[in-house]
Amino acid sequence: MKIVALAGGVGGAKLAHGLAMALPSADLTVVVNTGDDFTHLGLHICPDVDTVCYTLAGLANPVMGWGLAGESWNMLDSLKRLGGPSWFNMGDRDIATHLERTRRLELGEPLSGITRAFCRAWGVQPVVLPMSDDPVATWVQTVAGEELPFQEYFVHQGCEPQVTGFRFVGAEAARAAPGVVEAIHNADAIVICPSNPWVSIAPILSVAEIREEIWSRRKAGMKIVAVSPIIGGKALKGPAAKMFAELGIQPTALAVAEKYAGLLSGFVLDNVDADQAQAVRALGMAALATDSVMKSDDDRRRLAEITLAFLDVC
Ligand code: FO1
Repeated sequence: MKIVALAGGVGGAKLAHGLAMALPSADLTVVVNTGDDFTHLGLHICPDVDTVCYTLAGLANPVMGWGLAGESWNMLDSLKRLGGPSWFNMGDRDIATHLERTRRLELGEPLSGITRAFCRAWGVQPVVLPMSDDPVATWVQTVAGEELPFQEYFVHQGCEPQVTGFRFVGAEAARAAPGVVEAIHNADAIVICPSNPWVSIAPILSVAEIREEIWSRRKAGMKIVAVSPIIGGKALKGPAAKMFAELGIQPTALAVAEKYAGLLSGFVLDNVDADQAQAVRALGMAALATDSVMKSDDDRRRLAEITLAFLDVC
């Protein structure tokens, strides 16, 4: 069964890893959010692409979920001493990724080609595609009337500002990266990973060619299942629940299903939210309650297998 997974952030990377363990490599394509990307210290940084690739390669920092395991922080310590901007924690090994990506981009290589080369080097089997080779930058609008670049909001200001909305700058002109539309067209199903709907999945859907191909395949009967990133009213990691609340929406698994309503054939929520399954079904999609917390690789694989089996009944 050919699967396209849409992913961003740590939760998304974990389920993508589970799908990579549950499927033959040739049957999985992961389309990754690039709205978090930014230039920092002169380096082009792609946090969600790196988080997915590091996780699929088994190289990710197991505690943080992002960055590399076994890191040293000598560059950052020296930068701090010089009074440089040390708020974005790049480890010494992680910096090689940013240096080499920036070098290749400056030579004119597309992000998708660089990602393919890096996946080969890291031994990542499934195809990992950035959503676009064109710049699409998530800006966060706040109650203070500001617009913050994503990493400024997420890391530098620790997701503190109250959000009122988001803009994906560049989305109108952005083309889907090579291979993305084809993978969606040839897929038997799409899995929307437990990523932040507002700033990980929405940027992917903001690319018209991707959104249109997904809707067209959905109308032709392709199944689309999402796994809830909200469990018991909270996000396991990141600001998804806080964003729902600040946008005036009670942060529940049901609210996530409602945000994707129309697109989904099925929705996987956690056992703690099983009481919402009926309301999710009333939205016109199948609903499955299961243990959706991924603490181990086995949990990741199990949730992926349950999600894939659910595709057969939704
Ligand atoms: N997230 C943080 O909360 N603090 C950091 O210092 C940080 C550094 C970092 C470095 C490389 C990288 O690939 C990701 C990094 N992240 C960090 C995560 C990043 O902010 C992602 O955008 C989030 O995971 C949301 O997708």
